[in-house]
Amino acid sequence: MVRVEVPAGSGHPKSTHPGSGQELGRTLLSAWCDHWESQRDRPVLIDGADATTHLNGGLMLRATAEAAASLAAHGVAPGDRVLWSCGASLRTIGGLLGAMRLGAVVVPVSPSSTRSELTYIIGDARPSAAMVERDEQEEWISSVDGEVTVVRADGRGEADHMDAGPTLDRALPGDDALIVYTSGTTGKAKGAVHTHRSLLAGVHALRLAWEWGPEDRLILALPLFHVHGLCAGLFGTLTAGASAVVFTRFLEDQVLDAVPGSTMFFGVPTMYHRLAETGRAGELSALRLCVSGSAPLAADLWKRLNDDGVPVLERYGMTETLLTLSNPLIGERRPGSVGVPLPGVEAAIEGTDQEGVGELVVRGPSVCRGYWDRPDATRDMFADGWFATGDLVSVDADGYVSIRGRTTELIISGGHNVYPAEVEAILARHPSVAEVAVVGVPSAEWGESVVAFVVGAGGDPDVAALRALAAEELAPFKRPREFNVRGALPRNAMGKVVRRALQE
Ligand code: MLC
Ligand code: AMP
Repeated sequence: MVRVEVPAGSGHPKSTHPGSGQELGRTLLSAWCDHWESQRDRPVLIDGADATTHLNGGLMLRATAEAAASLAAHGVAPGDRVLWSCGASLRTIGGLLGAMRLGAVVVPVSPSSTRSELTYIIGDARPSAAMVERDEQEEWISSVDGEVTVVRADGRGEADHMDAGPTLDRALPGDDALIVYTSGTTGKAKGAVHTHRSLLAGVHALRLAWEWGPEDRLILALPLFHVHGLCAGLFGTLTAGASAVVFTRFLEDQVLDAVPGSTMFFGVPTMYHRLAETGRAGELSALRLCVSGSAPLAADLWKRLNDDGVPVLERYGMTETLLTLSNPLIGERRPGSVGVPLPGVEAAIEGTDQEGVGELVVRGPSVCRGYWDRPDATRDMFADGWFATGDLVSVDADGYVSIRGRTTELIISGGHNVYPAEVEAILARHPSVAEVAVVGVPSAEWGESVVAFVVGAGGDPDVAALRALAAEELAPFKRPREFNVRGALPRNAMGKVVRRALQE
């Protein structure tokens, strides 16, 4: 297939390739620990709800070492998977980082995962321990697999009983560090496996492109079970030797109140929409950098914020690749475009049509090593080291890339991916349903909202029962907001449901 290269990122610093020079001798963990050692008294993570509470470098070293010791006392060994199903807080982050310092492989999942979602991931990832916050999750996990040790979310509590803590920070660059689950068209989630090396490469590219340094303070109100909040937000902060104000939930007034003293904010478009609605968005102009990603930032929202003095920088990424394209820090930030390749990233377009639109493929050191336990899927998706993103893009003459569509059905609501096939498979199980199609309909706030079209089996479908089924089986962001009853679904000559007709 013809592959058209996207020109290497003009506008980003070119000289330093991620993984080159000084960085080669460092691992992700040594970068973090060196910063904490040299900043023992300086705040690293600040509690967004109570700014007087923080972890300085000394406390980061201690909290993470204690969490690692606790996990080791529970029998967790390097290479073991540790499920982490928590909201973002100083406590829970200590547990997550402690697991990484022990050499365990962290599997982050939404704290609002349902029983069946957790059951699937436990069966696939086979963790030896789980860190949770909700009592019901503890019960579910124990009933699904009694071998999984469930520990407190901060991972602490056992260290006092130990004579000596475990050996820390021994993970090598090629060792697995993180498995992040991401759904596919089949609706079965696959775990993208990132190594310490791919995570370091991912954050190093952002440090260079966005000139992220120790003086920066990030307002971090993203969930930490996606790569946006975890790998860009948290790991970026720690690797740059910077600091972050951490919020468990995104509340627009709290985020705006954290602007004084901060320098950066990362958000999904739904967050920017809500910030703009407060009438206070202009306060963000005191930050040196506001970044949007994970879903398309509407050009009119970009303009509204820009008119308020907030020139949002849009970038693009994926669970499998981390962040790969970005508008430049210095130079034109083009509305409707996700920018140019980040340092170290190669991007190309395959199978272009007469308008120059084709599938984006990317290659580089931040791309994950493959899917957990899925050699076939890994082979399909990573041909010659090029990862097929499934996003249809075009490129301007000066190298700026724009997302034009998807090769597969995908709804992005509030920055969360929702795969129609997963939702359809669950609703179709109900006896009152003959056929079902799930589509995304445009929403100014959410980007897209999940809507179901249902054909009854021998009578009307039982919508109340379908809502209850969705609530039982699907995390909140995947549940249909509306159910529309139809006599039949629109189909094309091939018998395929015409989703566009339903969206109109
Ligand atoms: C969800 N809700 C909706 C809805 N979607 N209601 C109407 N229409 C919709 N489309 C409901 C939920 O079911 C829930 O209901 C309530 O709203 C809260 O859901 P939520 O999604 O948690 O929303 P909220 O708490 O309001 O927070 C909004 C948000 C959040 C934007 C802060 O969705 C969020 O943090 N999104 C970020 C996702 C993210 O990090 N993506 C990165 C992916 S990584 P109820 O009844 O339960 O209250 C990636 C790679 C990359 O993509 O490039 O970054
Ligand atoms: P995920 O699989 O959750 O990592 O989501 C990755 C997907 O989010 C990409 O394949 C894109 O479809 C989408 N995405 C990420 N950033 C952007 C962006 N800036 N604009 C449009 N879509 C985006």
